Formats: sequence, C-alpha cells, structure tokens
Amino acid sequence: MAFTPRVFSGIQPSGDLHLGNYLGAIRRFVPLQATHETIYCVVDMHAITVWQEPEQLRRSTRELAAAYVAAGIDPKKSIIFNQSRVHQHAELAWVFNCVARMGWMARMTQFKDKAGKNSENVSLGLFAYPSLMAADILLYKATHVPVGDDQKQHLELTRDIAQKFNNDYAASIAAEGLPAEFFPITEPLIAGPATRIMSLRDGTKKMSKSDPSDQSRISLLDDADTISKKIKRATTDPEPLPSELKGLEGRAEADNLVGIYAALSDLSKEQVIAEFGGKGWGVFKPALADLAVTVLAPIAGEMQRLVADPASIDAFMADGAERASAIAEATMKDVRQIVGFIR
Ligand code: AQP
Repeated sequence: MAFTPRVFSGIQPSGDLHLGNYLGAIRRFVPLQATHETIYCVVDMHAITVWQEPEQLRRSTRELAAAYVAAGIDPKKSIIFNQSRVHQHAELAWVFNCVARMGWMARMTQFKDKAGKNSENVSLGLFAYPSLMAADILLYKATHVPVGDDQKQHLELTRDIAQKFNNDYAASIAAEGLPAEFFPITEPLIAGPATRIMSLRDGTKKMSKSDPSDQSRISLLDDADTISKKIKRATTDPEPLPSELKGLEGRAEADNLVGIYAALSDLSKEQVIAEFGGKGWGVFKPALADLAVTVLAPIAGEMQRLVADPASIDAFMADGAERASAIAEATMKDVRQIVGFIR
C-alpha cells in the first residue's frame, strides 16, 4: 500500500543541545519540509527515562522547540509539539511492549551503554525506550526517519515491531477491512559526513549531552569565543591533514574535525581534504572555528530571542499537538479495533 511520504523525528530535551544533535538531526530536518509531510517532536517522555529536574525539563523543552524553529523549521508547515501532550504515544507504546520480545530489547546497545554496570538500578523506562520510539514513529505511519547513526539499531527494532504487529494481527487487520501492511516498514535516513559526530576530547566517543566534560561538545548556545576555544583545544594528533581521504583512516580525531567542517559547509570530506590537505592544525582549526561561529551564531541568537517569549513557543507547540493528535487518534482508533479492545 502507498503511504503518504511522511517524516517523523524527535530529540530529547535532556540537556544542552550540541553540534552532534544539530548536524546529525536538526539541520537535516529542514530540507525535508519541501518534499515530505514533516513531524518534529520534543520527546519529553523519553527524557524522563533518566532523572530530570521538572523546571529544567520545561526549560529544555521550550529551548529545543526554539532550536527547531531557529534552525529553519517552520511551525506552520511542519508539526512541532512535545510528546507528552499527545497521549496516544503512551497508549501505542504499551501495545508495542506486548509485541516486542525481551530478547530484542536486551540486544539494544544504547541501553547497555547507558545502563553500564548499573543495569539493575536504571528505570524500566530506559529499557522500554525503543518500544516508545517505535510508537512515536508508527503512530504517524512515518515512512522516513532522519536520525544519527547511533539510532540505527532502534530503527531496525521499529521495523521488526511493525512487521510483527502486521503479522500477528493479520486476520484482525483483514477483518477490519484495513490494508495488510497496516504499519509501514519505515526507512531510516542516515547519510552525509556527520552521521556520528565524536567528542572533541576523545575521537572514539560520540559527542553527547550526558558527557560530564563540557569541553567534549559544542553547545548550540555557546558564544563565539567559547566555540573557538573548544575547537582550538580539541584533541588531535601532530600530523598535518592528509592529501587523500584514506589518510584519515585510523585518525579518529582528524576524521571527526574534517567531517564537522564538511557538514557545516555542505561539502564532502573529499572537497575539504582537497582544500586543506598538507596543512597543519594551526591553519585548519581557526578556519573550522570561523565556520562554526558563522553557522551557529545566528541560530543561537534566534533561539535566545524565541525563549525570551515562552508563551509564543507554547502556542505553536499547542497548535502542533492538536494537529498531531488528529493523526494519532486515527491510527489508535484502528489499533484498538485490531487488538480487540472495546470502546
Ligand atoms: N554525536 C552525534 N552525532 C550525530 N548525531 C547525533 N545525535 C545525537 N548525538 C549525535 C542525533 O541527535 C538526535 C537526538 O538524539 P537524542 O537527544 O534523542 O538522544 P541521543 O542520541 O542519546 O543524544 P545525546 O545528545 O547523546 O544524548 P544523551 O547524552 O542523553 O545520550 C538523534 O537523531 C541522534 O541520532
């Protein structure tokens, strides 16, 4: 069956947004508005899988909505809303908890990374997180999900859940006169030079909101001076940049900085190497710092302007939640029938 080309993606309001979130996700959301129906969610229910101070969660939720708009997402064209406002996310997640298998969930590497040695003491929500993520996506029958590379495994799980639901309930889906492929098998959109931005301090760790070192990431609200300092202090090796792409192999930090330059300038890594090959860090780092400031400063300025007026953010998120609810309820109405719930 032909599904409407529809994009869904979400980011957690769980800390300072960073360059990885921007290049791996938000920046790539913007052009999709021209080709797809687009739904961009602030996934506050995912955020509370680890402890969040309530006031801080409200602030981060508005800040993330502001970042979407500041980066170029139009709240009239796209649907922007916070997840907890559309109760069908929780409702469908419960159904999916009963479709997904414990073994599938136990294989999720992000859970293993986040729980670490403490897996007996983390929330049940953190374990069930990928099932809620599947509900976020499939509630809207999204055909495409732009995400960073770290989310690839969760997207595969979403596809498995959709497939199993379609199979397990095939007879009921048919009895309701609904298409056999009730949920789509969603495609991830993971492409470009910035699918996994690494920490500025350690090229083997991804840049992350939860890294204890502020020097490991560039935050979207960092000022020009802070951005420049963080880039100049970024860990690198002593060699100059190679003149061919394969010279970046085994040089994680160099590869990361070249990837960041490429993504910020909409160039390929080959083009960046063609320009800077043979040059030292004393040339490349200041050029990267200037580029990062040129791209990020206007976004930070616009975010600050928007967060100064929380009522206007709440207004466009309320409008987004209303539009999201209409789609979500249509899906849930069918799901309740398919599963056998009486309403
Ligand atoms: N380092 C990254 N490089 C590229 N993309 C990234 N994303 C996150 N980090 C990078 C992408 O940003 C989107 C939102 O991520 P999220 O907030 O839902 O959760 P996350 O992936 O767990 O992000 P963080 O910032 O690293 O948070 P913590 O520290 O809480 O784990 C996703 O599309 C993600 O791929």
